[in-house]
Amino acid sequence: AEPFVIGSKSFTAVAINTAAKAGQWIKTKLGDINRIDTKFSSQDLVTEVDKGSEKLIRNLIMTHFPNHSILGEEGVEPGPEASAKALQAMSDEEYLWIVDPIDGTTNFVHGFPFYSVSIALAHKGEVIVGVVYDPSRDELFVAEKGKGAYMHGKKTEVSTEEKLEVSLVATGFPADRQGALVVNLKGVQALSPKVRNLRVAGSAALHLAYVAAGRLSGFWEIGLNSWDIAAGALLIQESGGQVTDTAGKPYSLAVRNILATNGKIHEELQQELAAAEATGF
Ligand code: 2AM
Ligand code: CA
Ligand code: CA
Ligand code: CA
Repeated sequence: AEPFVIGSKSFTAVAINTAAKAGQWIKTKLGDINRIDTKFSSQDLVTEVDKGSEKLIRNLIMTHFPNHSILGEEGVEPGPEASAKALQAMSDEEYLWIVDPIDGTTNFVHGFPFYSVSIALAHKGEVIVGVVYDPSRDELFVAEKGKGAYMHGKKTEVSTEEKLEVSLVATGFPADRQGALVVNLKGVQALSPKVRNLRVAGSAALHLAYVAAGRLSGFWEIGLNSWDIAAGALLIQESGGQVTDTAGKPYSLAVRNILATNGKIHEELQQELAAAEATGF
């Protein structure tokens, strides 16, 4: 009756093992990339390491759970419409693994050590396991629905800041230079004088893990995909934080504009972002 276990195989153990294996393999490829291709735009990069990591992940998951479905970034046509459609087509599956084989490909390509492997498992559309692995620091973040979130056996907890002025907040610069980036830059302009400081380190999944671990007070970004967010969202919820979209709607797999905080600054951050979006430059 436990949704976490089939026979003796724990979903979480497979998620952890898979993320760690993929992450360790990725790290061996750092600085050894033969080819960088672009996808939806000139800033939207993909390498053979992204594809290799996804293949490795798919193989490991399928070995353990051949009846489960897998949604991975590199298995989907580029662009926001195709990725939304792919999620929609799969979100009712009983067990759906949602995989980002490298989150932070631009960092990986440049050797900037802030990228991650993100693996989530959803049961009928609800995330029940989330794992984010950072190979550069060998840090593994794990969450199980209703059972808490951990980093190397230690429970993670969101930070305690109650006001933006003492908060460290992260965001991203979306690859969609026309739509999402413009909206996000309004938020950056509005927020930067109000927070302690802003960070833009280039891996949404790892930023979310940092909110869960209390290293960031909050994170928002416009125009993300399910595989950027699913694992990190559960990490934050299980660490006592709050995850919605930037309009304040509760998190679901379909959310693209993510707002994730320690809970205490959520409303203030959401209001500032809403006000910023309503203004022109
Ligand atoms: P990626 O490295 O897996 O592509 C950085 O702002 C975040 O945006 C990263 O999590 C990055 O994930 C994601 N990202 C990069 N290009 C994107 C695109 N074209 N559309 C949506 N998200 C993108
Ligand atoms: Ca990508
Ligand atoms: Ca990503
Ligand atoms: Ca990716």
